[in-house]
Amino acid sequence: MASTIFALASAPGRAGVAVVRMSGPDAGQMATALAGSLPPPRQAVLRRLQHRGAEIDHALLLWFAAPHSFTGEDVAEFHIHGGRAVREALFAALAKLGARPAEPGEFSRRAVENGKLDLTRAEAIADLVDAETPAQLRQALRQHDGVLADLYEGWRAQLIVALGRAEAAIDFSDDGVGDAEFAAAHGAAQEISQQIQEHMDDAGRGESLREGLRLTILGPPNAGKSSLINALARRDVAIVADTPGTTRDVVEARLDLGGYLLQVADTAGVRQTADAIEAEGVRRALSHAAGGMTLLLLDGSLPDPRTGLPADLPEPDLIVWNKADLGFVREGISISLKTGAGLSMLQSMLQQRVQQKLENRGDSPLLTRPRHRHALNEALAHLQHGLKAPQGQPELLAEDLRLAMRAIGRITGRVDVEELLDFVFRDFCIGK
Ligand SMILES: Nc1nc2c(ncn2[C@@H]2O[C@H](COP(=O)(O)OP(=O)(O)OP(=O)(O)O)[C@@H](O)[C@H]2O)c(=O)[nH]1
Ligand SMILES: [Mg+2]
Repeated sequence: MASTIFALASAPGRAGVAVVRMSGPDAGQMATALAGSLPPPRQAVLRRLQHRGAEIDHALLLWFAAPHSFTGEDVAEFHIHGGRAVREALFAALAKLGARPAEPGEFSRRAVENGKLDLTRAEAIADLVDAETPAQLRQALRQHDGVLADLYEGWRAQLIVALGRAEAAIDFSDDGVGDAEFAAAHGAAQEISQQIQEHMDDAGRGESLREGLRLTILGPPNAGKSSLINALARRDVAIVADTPGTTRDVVEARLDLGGYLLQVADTAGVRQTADAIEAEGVRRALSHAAGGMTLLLLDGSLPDPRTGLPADLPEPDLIVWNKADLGFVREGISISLKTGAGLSMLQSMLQQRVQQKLENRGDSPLLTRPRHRHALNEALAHLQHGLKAPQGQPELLAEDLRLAMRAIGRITGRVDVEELLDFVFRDFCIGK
């Protein structure tokens, strides 16, 4: 039997109100022990909480009877005053009554186990909590609405049907029906694998949107890289000094650029150096630049702005000339971080690039997690293998369809053999 768990659902620290959530078979009895009685489900009531004669708080109590709760179990929610002493007193009382602190994600896990949420919706809850920008919020909300669950469940349902037809082709291999069923199963497998392929062919947009796109500022020492990250972040993130080689560590700032999250990194100036610490900084700069966009910042006032840069420096997504106030003419974007000239143009250009990279161009939902990509890859490999099955061997196609179906089922967490048996059995009876 499941234990009864509790946790602070609101942020830690001092606050006007804190929410403590409790879930499990003993939630009702424990809430009654503290509050005297339970309110009707989903109605907030003000109660005096006490334990063994000691007052805890005046709190709002909400009661959700199983299965109509977030976790599908009995759930009680206490809206208490958000001070440390109140919180600790309630936690101590709950622990004495036999509840235990929840593990990270345990409420959502129970919700999945009790069929209240599929895995993609559970992941959407984590994304909603982490969302920093409007675009992340939109994506997480759509996922929470079930757009990904519907897409993947839809494919799985189609695979179940195709599998049923492949099974029929095995059973009726002696007559013409078998050939027709094989052709139908084969056609469906082809269609689904094409849809999966298109869904995966998204240049990682959904994943980058969720995690934030990376932009690494690279360039020789003193080009103004730290000045640039400070200007973009509108705060003093990195030290600016006229000593070349000031920055050694990778310094990051998170920006909301037109609703998209951009993680900008300032790095050590790239040059040959005998200083071991600076050399380590250069190594980190180059390794951080791999994977993500890069902006090469150069001092346009120098006769040879690229001095010291390695010849094999990866092609940057954007080249920007700094120190325009010192007077020079260069092709491309010129800015002055001293006067601010050109900065807003650079920002809108960055925003455009980010939007291009992350914007969803169609109506279909974007793939949001490597976990999903991995499972889809596996499904696709099985389908492509199955498509090579010769007409006379429907059992080969059937086996691959089954494996593809399982791989997709893992995304939403619904891998149900029962369902398949139901389908196959039902199909057996039709017309026979
Ligand atoms: N005249 C002028 N000076 C600038 C401009 N931008 C930055 N500087 C100066 O250039 C020097 C170096 O700036 P930083 O931002 O520290 O340069 P960096 O690329 O981070 O340098 P490292 O960390 O050493 O690699 C500082 O003295 C800045 O004040 C600019 O647009 N015009
Ligand atoms: Mg610097």
